[in-house]
Amino acid sequence: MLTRRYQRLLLSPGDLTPSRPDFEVIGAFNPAAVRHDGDVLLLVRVAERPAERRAGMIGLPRWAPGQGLAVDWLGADEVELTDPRVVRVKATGLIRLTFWSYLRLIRCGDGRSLREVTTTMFGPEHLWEEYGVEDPRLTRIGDRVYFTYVAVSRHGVVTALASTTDFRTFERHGILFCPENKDVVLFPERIAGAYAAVHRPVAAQKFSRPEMWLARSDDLLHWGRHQPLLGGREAWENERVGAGPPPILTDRGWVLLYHGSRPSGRLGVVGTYANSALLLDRNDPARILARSAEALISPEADFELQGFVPGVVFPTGTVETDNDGLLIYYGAADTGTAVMEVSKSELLAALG
Ligand code: MAN
Repeated sequence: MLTRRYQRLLLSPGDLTPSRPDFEVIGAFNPAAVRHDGDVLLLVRVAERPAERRAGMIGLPRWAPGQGLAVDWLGADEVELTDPRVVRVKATGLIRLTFWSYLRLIRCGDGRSLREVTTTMFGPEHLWEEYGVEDPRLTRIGDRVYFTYVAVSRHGVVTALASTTDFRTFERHGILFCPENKDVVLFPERIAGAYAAVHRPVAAQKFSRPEMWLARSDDLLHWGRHQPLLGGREAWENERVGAGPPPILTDRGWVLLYHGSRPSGRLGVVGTYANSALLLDRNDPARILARSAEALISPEADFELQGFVPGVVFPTGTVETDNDGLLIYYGAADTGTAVMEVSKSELLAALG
């Protein structure tokens, strides 16, 4: 386990006002992070559900083109609860989320505390984003800051790209990876002439372990030259793996933090999410130079062990500090946003 030199819960659902008075905020988590004009900025995923309770019914939110936020009220007997996040509609066999998500800009000053919850929002604008936009990862490339994000809709779970220079206006670049693919992180520079990304396709036919893949692109929009990177093989990562924050360049190569989950073994209970790291070749990140088979960060603090989805530590952003420090921003229990500071040399040493 990595030593946590510093740790703090930065943001809880109660710190935010809902986007509409008839909704309630249930999560402010999975933050992207970047240093910008001397401030640490986070793009936090905010999850909301209808505040109203109707006896024997469940309200499923959805963003509708030309209409905005809408709620589909279904009878409790028309759906099956899968886990706290998901229901299956019996008539269609299709799943829906019990909340919708959008992104909110948060200022953190030196990165260790909450400075301002801004009014800047990035929300659904297309049908393929109707159940929300989630889990951004920010990467500065040249003079723009890019972020990948997950978009969820009746068409499935995709990863799309947007960018900004000022964190006031955002340009959308469309879908990069079709269903089902999430946990996409961009490397901050061209490597051997091409941009590179780690992505996480989900296979319907289980020939493989859960895997992360690497892809290359000449323009950040068209991705090809796909290669498998790593399949989760240890017990703590045998259900899912996925990239955490964008890779960090060190003198030994790229360090990629990633999450893994194990099945809980209990129906309707999500398994524990822990994290480890890979060291990737600086000039060919498809080559793994070292890895830790053990989880390096696992749920420990109360706010990681308890919440909407208990037992989840989900890092999605980092900022480097002086004195060998790395601030890791993460979602805690799909409820709050927290930061921990670890030592970069301790992290590298853990990779062997
Ligand atoms: C999983 C979880 C949820 C997320 C959906 C869709 O169920 O990660 O938080 O909303 O996938 O991406």
